[in-house]
Amino acid sequence: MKFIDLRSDTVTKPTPEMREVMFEAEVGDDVYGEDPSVNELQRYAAELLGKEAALFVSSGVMGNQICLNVLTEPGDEIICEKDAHIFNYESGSPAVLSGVQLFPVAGKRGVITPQLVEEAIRPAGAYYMPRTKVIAVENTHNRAGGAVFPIDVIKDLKELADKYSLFFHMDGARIWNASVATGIPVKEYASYFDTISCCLSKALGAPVGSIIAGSRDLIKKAFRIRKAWGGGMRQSGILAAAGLYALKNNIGRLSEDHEKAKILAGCLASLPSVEFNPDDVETNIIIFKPQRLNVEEAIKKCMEKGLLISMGKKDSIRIITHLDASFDEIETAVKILKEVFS
Ligand code: TLP
Repeated sequence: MKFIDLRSDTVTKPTPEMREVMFEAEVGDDVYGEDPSVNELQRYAAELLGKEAALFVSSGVMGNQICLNVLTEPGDEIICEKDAHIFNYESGSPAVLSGVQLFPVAGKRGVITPQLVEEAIRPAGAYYMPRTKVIAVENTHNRAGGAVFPIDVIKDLKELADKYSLFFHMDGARIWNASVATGIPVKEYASYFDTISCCLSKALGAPVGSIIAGSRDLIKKAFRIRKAWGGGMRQSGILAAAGLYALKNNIGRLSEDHEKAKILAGCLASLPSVEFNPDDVETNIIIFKPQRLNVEEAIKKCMEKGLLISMGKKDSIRIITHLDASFDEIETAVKILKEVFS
């Protein structure tokens, strides 16, 4: 059976065009800084994000964790939203790799307000407490169903960060989706942050890799940490070429994935046995709660009919649209969802 795989936008495979540029990529030893394709990706990404420098890293987790490491010292604390990827899905690595802890704040649809964050900031001079050092936000927010973090709140949080001399980090794994959904350039989003981590391997269709960007000084530190953590990748230009292709060709088309998500949302909204608000679908992620079936049963029934979907938070299901699922396949997915959840 050929499956329609909507578990994540990470499941995409490089297209023939992408493979062609990978095949043709000029490479060198990137640990010496001599891989022309990696250097070009980093130059292009820094320009796109309006930052002094950028670094190609192996994954979104590595990107976030290197950023948090260069912004902190052991004993520091990072304020984030309670459903943040850095808090839930990065294997406890802030503690393991950087000796820092997270202060998760309960936001609404992934959004933490300056009021909530200010309450979480530790008082200056309280030597017996962790030191608040970073505010971190996620845009779009994965567990909140691809919700876009509002730019006005970002601006207010930046003011708060400045007031308390805190760093500001964005997990922008899917910043491209936020930008396409709002029309706000990624450069503008990035301008409020000291560091930003953005994925090439989800939504944009590259097989591997993320980009982190920031000041020249921070990225120089990040280069050292990437090496220390075993992320010096030698002739990684083969991968960087795919990433560069993805940045140049696959951002604009994300509106199609958002359209596909709206089609699925329309279907789910019409079904009696799911709890779901279609207005929550802003980009390519859909989260809903099955009511008649439990999550495992529902996932299994969909799989038996050829549709792969995944668990969101423990009582919910997550569906993600992406460039490898065509509109025709989305129509088939609609039929399957109707059969399973009617
Ligand atoms: N998210 C994955 C899973 O880990 C949940 C997915 O399928 O969505 N930040 C955000 C917001 C992410 O959604 C992810 C991946 C990452 C960081 C980490 O990226 P990778 O998997 O490349 O390390």
